Amino acid sequence: MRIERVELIELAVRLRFRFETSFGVEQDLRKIIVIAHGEGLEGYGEATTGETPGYSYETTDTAWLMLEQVILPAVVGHDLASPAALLERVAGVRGHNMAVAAIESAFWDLQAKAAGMPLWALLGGVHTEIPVGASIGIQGTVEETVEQARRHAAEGYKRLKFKIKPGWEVVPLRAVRDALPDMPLTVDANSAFRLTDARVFQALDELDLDYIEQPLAHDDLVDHAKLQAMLGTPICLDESIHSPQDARKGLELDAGRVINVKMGRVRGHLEARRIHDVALSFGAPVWCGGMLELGVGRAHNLHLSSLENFTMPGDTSSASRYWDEDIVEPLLDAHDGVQKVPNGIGLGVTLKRELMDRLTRRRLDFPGR
Ligand code: OSB
Ligand code: MG
Repeated sequence: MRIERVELIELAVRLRFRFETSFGVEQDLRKIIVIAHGEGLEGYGEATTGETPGYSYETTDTAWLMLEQVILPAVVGHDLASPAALLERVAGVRGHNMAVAAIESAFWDLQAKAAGMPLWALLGGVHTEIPVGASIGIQGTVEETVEQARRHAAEGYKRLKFKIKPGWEVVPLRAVRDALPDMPLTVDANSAFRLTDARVFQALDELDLDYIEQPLAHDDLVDHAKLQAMLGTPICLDESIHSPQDARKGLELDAGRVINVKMGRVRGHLEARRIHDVALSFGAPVWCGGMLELGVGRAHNLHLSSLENFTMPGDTSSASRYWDEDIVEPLLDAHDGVQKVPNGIGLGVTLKRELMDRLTRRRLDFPGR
């Protein structure tokens, strides 16, 4: 199949809440939507970049630049037998996985549509109902944190993840644990600590957390292994895992025992599935992380979560938690902490083009006319 042309669309959107993590605050975001055209069909992808290079060096601006100048010229207009063939054409692009994943995932949608199958079935998924949790940003006070915890628990979310940073960890989490003794709870440090902070994690170790996500530096599997050896709570790796080889190294070193798989961070569905397979071979569970996606990225996350070894609740909470209006139909909301994988052909969602037009900040047709 040939991708004949691509529309790149940058949308300006505003989160319904201020989302604070150890690397900064996010609320006004720009998101890139990719529409790949081929054989009279349209495939949809979304770049999972943020505004600043805090979580990853990639940003919405770097993804636009790479797609326009490097990635689309390499893939558009060529016969691509499979997503593997698409990746082969950009094998010379070091990194920029979120930019590559935006078109790789759109190509999967195209292929599923050409095959007349839902994407989850083409990926080889087995789950059609996805248990999800909520990721809760750093709040101003312990009281607000407990209030958020109670509210999301009451909405039915299957686990609550709290962002932490140095100085904001044990006290708020102990308060949440006291308020919700039986709720599955986790924390995510987004790489903000060092091994010399081990005492913080030994204190968190007493709170019966399901895992501690990415406590240490993004590129330091060795120190993660040292920390894991001190803890009963599993470490979950997020920023450290960019490839199946990273997953193999992380699990082999016992730098973590759970992997947060994000399609964008790892270059798309094909590599995400390979990481899922590596983790399965180690007996390590995975779950699908989130990047504050709009409906296109959210739908891709649900299809990915259909794979067998996605056995822990993911971050794909209700679209209406994040956005006043989402750009796809149907609305991807959880009910009692469960999201249904869209079951139409391909991604199984349609774009609200009029709403998108109102939100558009820049667009590009590739190739240009
Ligand atoms: O580390 O998982 C993360 C959001 C942006 C960047 C990194 C992360 C997150 C989240 C939010 O935790 C997940 C979501 O609700 O989409
Ligand atoms: Mg994370």
